[in-house]
Amino acid sequence: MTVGILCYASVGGSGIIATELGKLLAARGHHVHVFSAEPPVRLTDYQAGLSFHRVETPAYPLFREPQYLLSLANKVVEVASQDPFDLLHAHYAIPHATAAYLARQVLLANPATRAPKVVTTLHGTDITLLGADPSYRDIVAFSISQSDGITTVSESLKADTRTNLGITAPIDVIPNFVDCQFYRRREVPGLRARLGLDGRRVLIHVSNFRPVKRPAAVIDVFAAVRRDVPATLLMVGDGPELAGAVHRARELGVAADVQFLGIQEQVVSLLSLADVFVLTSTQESFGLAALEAMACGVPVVASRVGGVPEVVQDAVNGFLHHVDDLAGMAASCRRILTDDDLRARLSDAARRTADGQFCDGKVVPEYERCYERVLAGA
Ligand code: GMT
Repeated sequence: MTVGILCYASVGGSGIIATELGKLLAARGHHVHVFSAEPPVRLTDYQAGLSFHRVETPAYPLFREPQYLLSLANKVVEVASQDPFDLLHAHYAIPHATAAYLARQVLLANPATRAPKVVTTLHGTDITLLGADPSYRDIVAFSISQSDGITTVSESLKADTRTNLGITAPIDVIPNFVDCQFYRRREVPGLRARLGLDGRRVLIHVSNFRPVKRPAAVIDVFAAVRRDVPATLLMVGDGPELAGAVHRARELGVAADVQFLGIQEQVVSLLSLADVFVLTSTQESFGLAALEAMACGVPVVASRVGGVPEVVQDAVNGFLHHVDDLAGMAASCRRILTDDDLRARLSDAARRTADGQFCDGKVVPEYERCYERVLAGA
């Protein structure tokens, strides 16, 4: 199949899944074109069958803002004239579902070109935060319902899509995935010592530090743990809440034991040092960062929100708590860090969960089957 993938390139789960899917589809013999404003973070090496198209948004004095939606749809139409698409796959509804719809309408109107089918994958905040906002709602709901196939990354997000946007069309739940060969525990010799972690337990948090992730709450959890356990917290990522998290660490007197490592493209070496992954989000349709940690054998302590319980099973591969129960999260971290048997049991279960349900080899064929159904008009 010739597939066009429309996605955000910035650090974020939807862009990561879109890019990894593109690479794996190309490896399975499909022709894949990835469209984004900049090269996606995980698209680094040349790969046969995979090309990247940068969406330029030329400035003009009359425009107060870049015209990304128009440029993206136009770019898709332009590329389609060279390599006609069987299918466009929009990741994150705003505005990718709309751009895919628009591009398809343009191609449909031209008898010399083939009109592609459209699949939209909903990732989370496109539905739970932005999609329901009256500023976007009607167009987002329309664009999604015009797609030939709709997928969500969890059952929870499917329910939110029905409730928030009133979408009644069939929705397939296709969970997020990891490359299980790549995401596995493998400690880089000497790294633990270089980070000053010898003899210490290690907590880790990885995110884009947006308000929904509540990184300052991760610091609160850590400060409570740190009172009893010699431990270090690795904070990986960057975003608008970083300054608040740094401030909170100073305020609680734990700054010396928190390392803010900024954006790291490869987190396996860091996850491989960790004993527990902390996720205090107020909303999380899936929690890809938690899954990446679990694949590296790191148990997760998280808020019981959205699709997180579909990934993290309480007392099996981590612990779940009410979003406001930071003391409970700290108590669970303390248990994991101080009970070697429990930690080993949860760690094995975390890896088994990733292996059993969320490996690329299992999930990517689900997308292929979805494409085939859509192309067959089923
Ligand atoms: O978490 C974010 O704010 C980024 C966002 C994205 O689209 O990049 O993440 C959402 O999609 C990820 C991939 O499907 C999910 O793993 C995240 O849970 C989801 N984030 C939220 O629902 C807050």
